[in-house]
Amino acid sequence: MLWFTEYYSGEGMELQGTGLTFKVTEAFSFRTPFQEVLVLNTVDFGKMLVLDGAVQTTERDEFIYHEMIVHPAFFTMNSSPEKVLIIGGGDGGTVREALKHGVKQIDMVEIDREVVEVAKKEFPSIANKLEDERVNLIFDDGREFVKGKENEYDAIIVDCSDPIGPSKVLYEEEFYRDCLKALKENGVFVTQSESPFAQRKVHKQVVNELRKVFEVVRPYLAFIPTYPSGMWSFTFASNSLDPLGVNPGALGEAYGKFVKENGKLKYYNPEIHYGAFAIPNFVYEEE
Ligand code: AG3
Repeated sequence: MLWFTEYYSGEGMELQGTGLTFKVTEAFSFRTPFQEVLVLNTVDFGKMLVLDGAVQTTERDEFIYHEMIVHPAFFTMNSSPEKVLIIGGGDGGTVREALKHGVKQIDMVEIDREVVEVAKKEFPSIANKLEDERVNLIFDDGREFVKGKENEYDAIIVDCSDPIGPSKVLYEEEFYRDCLKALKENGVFVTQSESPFAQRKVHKQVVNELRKVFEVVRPYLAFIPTYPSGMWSFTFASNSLDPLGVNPGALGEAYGKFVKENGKLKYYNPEIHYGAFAIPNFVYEEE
């Protein structure tokens, strides 16, 4: 019998003696210039993508992460964003959700071409929109890509891995400053911001660094069963828009129209839109 365990350890992880184990029926792995890629077929979560030992996405719960990294921000905007930048996001789930809004162009900057290739082959339900003509796939370092960009994007979404290796620079103030420059005036920024339970310091660092750069910074939560502790966060930032300032009547109407055009979502709804921003006390307590 084959089992895979993600052991919680290493930089940024406050749990050091815990792991999460999955029963596996098939597995293969390979090394790219950037990381170790592992593809598993699990009994309970369907296919699973693991990078450097860390679970990134599973067929069964990916909808939570991908809906929540996109829709709270996009439903905060007064109109659909036209030009979107996604940094990371190699599995394609974030692109799939973003395209449900009237987006004209998505530049997706992923450092590892081989992750996109394996996603297209092994995870069609997640990656199937990467071939859409509105998507411009760029295989490059996202940190370098944003440097020097000005006033270009309506939304920037950072769909990255833990702050180890190539993703580390995506957790720093200087990067956030470059993102702010790259955004248009009413632009919005979202990043995944780790587990406030298992990686509380990293989570707080993201929020604090973003507060140095943006006027409005709103962390929010979603429950993701296959990530460390299950308690996961994202952080919204903007200089003008506030997800909690969205008029409930207007959101209800926009959401109704969206569902008519795209079909139902599985996680995000107007109640989640407001409720996700409620954060338990311990998260921001001093150590
Ligand atoms: N990116 C965030 C995954 C972080 C998980 N960390 C861990 N398992 N230690 C997910 C990418 C999905 N598009």
